[in-house]
Amino acid sequence: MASNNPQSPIQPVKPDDGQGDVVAERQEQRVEPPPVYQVVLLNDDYTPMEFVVMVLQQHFHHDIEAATHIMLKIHHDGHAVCGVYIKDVAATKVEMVLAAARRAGHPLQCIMEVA
Ligand code: TYC
Repeated sequence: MASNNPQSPIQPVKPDDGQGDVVAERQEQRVEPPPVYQVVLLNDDYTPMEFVVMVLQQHFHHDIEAATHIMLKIHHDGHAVCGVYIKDVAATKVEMVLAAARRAGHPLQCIMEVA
C-alpha cells in the first residue's frame, strides 16, 4: 500500500489501526536535496599547463577554451573550481585526478569541499 511505503514523501498522520477508520489527513515531508561538493584544483610550480588543461578536458568535460581559462585562473589565483558534484562523484574525481597526476609524475593537488 502506497501510504505504508516509508520511501513515500506523503505519510499518513495516523497509522491504520485496523478498526476501519479512513485516514484522511496527510502531511507532506520535505526531502532535502543532497549536499554538493566542489572539486578544486590547486596551483603548483611544476605541473605543466598542458597537463592541467588535459585533466580539465578529460575528467571535467570542459572544452579547450574553458579548460585553458580555468587553468590560467588556477595559475594566477592559486585555485579554481573545476566542477560541482554529489559527494561520491566528487570523491571519485579527486581520486582519478590524483592518480593521473602521480602516474605522470606531477605534484598536482586536487581537493573537494562543500559547495
Ligand atoms: N603553475 C603551473 C606552471 O606554471 C601551471 C599549473 C596550473 C599547475 C594549474 C597546477 O593546478 C595547476 N607550470
